[in-house]
Amino acid sequence: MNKTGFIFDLDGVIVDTAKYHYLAWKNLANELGFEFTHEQNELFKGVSRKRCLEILLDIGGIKANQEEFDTWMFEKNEDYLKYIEKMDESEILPDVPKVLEYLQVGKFPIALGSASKNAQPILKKVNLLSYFDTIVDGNNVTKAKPDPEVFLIAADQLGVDPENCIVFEDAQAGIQAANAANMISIGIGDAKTLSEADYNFNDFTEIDLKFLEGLTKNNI
Ligand code: B16
Ligand code: MG
Repeated sequence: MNKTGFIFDLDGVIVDTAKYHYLAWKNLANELGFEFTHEQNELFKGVSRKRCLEILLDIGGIKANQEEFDTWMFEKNEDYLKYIEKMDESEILPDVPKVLEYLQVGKFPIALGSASKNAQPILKKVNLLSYFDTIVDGNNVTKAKPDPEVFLIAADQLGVDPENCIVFEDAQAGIQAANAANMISIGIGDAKTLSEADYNFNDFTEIDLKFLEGLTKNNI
């Protein structure tokens, strides 16, 4: 095996669903009697739903029994799904289709590697599902990023060696997961936050197709 595989995170890389996660967590916080800010929402990026609720309850100083915890996770997700329901192609982040198209035409294997359990319906909503050879998400993993599990499963399903995989990520934990998987990590977003990435770009408009070609030429 010596081909190059590409693995995309979802939230913050393909679409900005963080704003909908924020609204749904804020609604829950308000219902529980406290505020939740945009700054605090930064802590939630790339983090599993369960871990997000643990952090939220810490912020609010609230102790929950198992039944309450499960109810609030469910409520938050139901609320989040109402925002997702209204999504369409206009919410795809700039130049993502250009890169996906280039990779698909070049017959490079493409995977999604996301913490979200809603990845499949979101990709369907924005009409990008057909680009992905495999989808590995929160439903398929036992360990959250920064554990490399999600990306290693993706590489395995693509039939590509981990060291020949290139990961696009917007969260620090995601970059750490890619590095731990021995993959090439590309940080999308704030270079300071993502300083552990092998390469950094603010968004896909900054990624020249020649740059991708350069990364793949030894592995095709
Ligand atoms: P869900 P990613 C992550 O997506 C989000 O960044 C994170 O904020 C969210 O809690 C997590 O998915 C779980 O999402 O509640 O839909 O299962 O960045 O890994 O694509
Ligand atoms: Mg993300």
